[in-house]
Order: sequence, then structure tokens, then C-alpha cells
Amino acid sequence: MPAGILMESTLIILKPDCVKAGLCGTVLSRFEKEGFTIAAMKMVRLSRALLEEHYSHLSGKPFFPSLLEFMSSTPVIVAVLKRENAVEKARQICGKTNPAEAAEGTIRRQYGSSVQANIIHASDSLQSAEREIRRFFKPEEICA
Ligand code: DAT
Ligand code: MG
Repeated sequence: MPAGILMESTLIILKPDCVKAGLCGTVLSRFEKEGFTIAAMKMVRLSRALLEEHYSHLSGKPFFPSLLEFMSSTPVIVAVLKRENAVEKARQICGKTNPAEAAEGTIRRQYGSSVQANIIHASDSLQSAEREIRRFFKPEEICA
């Protein structure tokens, strides 16, 4: 079977800049147009403890304190999205971390304003997606 043909789940977070700019509907609509379905979704204010875990790969970086501050500055929307090849496709639609380097037509290029304020998080591998979905949702919160 060719890679990516199986239905996958990925986790996205609509970050505080997305929420503040009133872009949540626009961004979710983009995913729906690309064939993703929503399996779970909620609005939450992320705790520092959860963010420290979620961004543990960046804990030594000089921007880490600012990243945690930003990500806990307003409630965010976390969602589980499904599609075949969901992880890779979602990363493609989002574009590179730095909006200035992201390809034309990507969400970050279109709406992001800085490396930090880049609108959206999307899991970067199947393994991260599984871990992140478990981090943000209880099994009973996810619809089949
Ligand atoms: P991505 O969100 O594309 O997976 P990442 O996991 O390397 O990128 O970093 C997580 C977030 O941390 C990123 O979305 C924004 C912030 N960040 C990364 N590099 C940064 C930098 N050089 N300056 C400020 N914030 C940064
Ligand atoms: Mg990442």
C-alpha cells in the first residue's frame, strides 16, 4: 500500500494570534476544504506545565520563556483533524515555522506576523501526533 493512504489523525493548535485576529473560522475552513474532518475540538487556556511538556524540545532556547508566555496569553483552540496523510498534509498547508520563509499560499505565510506569532501548531510526525493527541485530549473526547 502506498505511504500516506491510511486515515491519519494530527493535532493542531490555533495560537493566541489566530484567536485575537478572529481567524479561527478561516483557518479551520481551509482544512475542511483540503479534506480534513474534525474529530475533536475545544478552547482551553494552556497551563505552563502543559506547554513546558509540549515544547520540551525547545527548553534550552533563548526564546523559550517568551514562547510559553505567548502561548498562555489567551485561550487557544486545540483540535484533532483526520484525513489520509494528515500529518504531512497539515504541515504543508501551514508552511515553514517562520512566516517570512513559508511558501506562498500557506497559512503561516498568509496570516503569520513573526516566527513566534505564526498562527498555528501542527504535529510534525506520526509519533508526535499520537503523543500530542494524548496530551491534549481524553480518549472519550475524540469522535470516531
Ligand atoms: P513548528 O511550530 O514549525 O513545529 P518548532 O517546533 O521548531 O516549529 O517551534 C515551535 C514554536 O516555537 C514555533 O512555532 C514558534 C516558536 N519558535 C521556534 N523557533 C523560534 C525562534 N527562532 N524565535 C522565536 N520563536 C520560535
Ligand atoms: Mg514543532
